[in-house]
Amino acid sequence: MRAICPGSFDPVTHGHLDIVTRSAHLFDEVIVAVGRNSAKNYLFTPDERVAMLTDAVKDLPGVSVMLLDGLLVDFCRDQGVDVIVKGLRFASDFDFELQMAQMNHALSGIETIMLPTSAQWSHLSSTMIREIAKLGGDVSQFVTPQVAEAIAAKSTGQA
Ligand code: COD
Repeated sequence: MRAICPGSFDPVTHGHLDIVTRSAHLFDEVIVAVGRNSAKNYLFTPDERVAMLTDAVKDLPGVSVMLLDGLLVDFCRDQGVDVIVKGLRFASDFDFELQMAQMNHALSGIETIMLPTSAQWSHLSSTMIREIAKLGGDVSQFVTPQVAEAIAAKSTGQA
């Protein structure tokens, strides 16, 4: 089966990568899709987010990274995706993800599977990573070295 892990990934964290890795154990193929949530303003461009993810998943067999432009359900139909995989941290994630899962099912019939976050990463969010980095904190335990470098460069205005 072919699964998709869609998200903003602004930037990708070890929490996201944990969900992608576990999905790769469950499915034959996994597409990590870098999409747009119209409620969010992004620090990294879509191309930057794709580049960081491509580096982060390079050693995971069966996992590819693509840009998602437009509706997720249209992308799933075009790419022959069987199932959407999302990660859940807390109740507010569930409320948001449940509504999206029901809407995506109503639009196309596609099913969504939700994986509980690993306890180790349950406190992680891209928003917090951006905030900590902006205020000069060390985020290296939460992201890959390449992401840590990219976010440091953004925070000091070099990129
Ligand atoms: N542990 C486990 N899971 C985590 C963690 C963590 N520490 N952090 C995040 N996650 C999960 C999130 O719960 C989510 O499932 C996934 O990882 C991605 O998270 P984000 O925050 O990077 O991405 P979102 O939620 O902003 O992504 C939203 C989409 C881009 C997927 C969505 O807006 C979308 O599908 N857009 C395309 C347009 C569309 O079809 N819109 C209609 C949707 S009904």
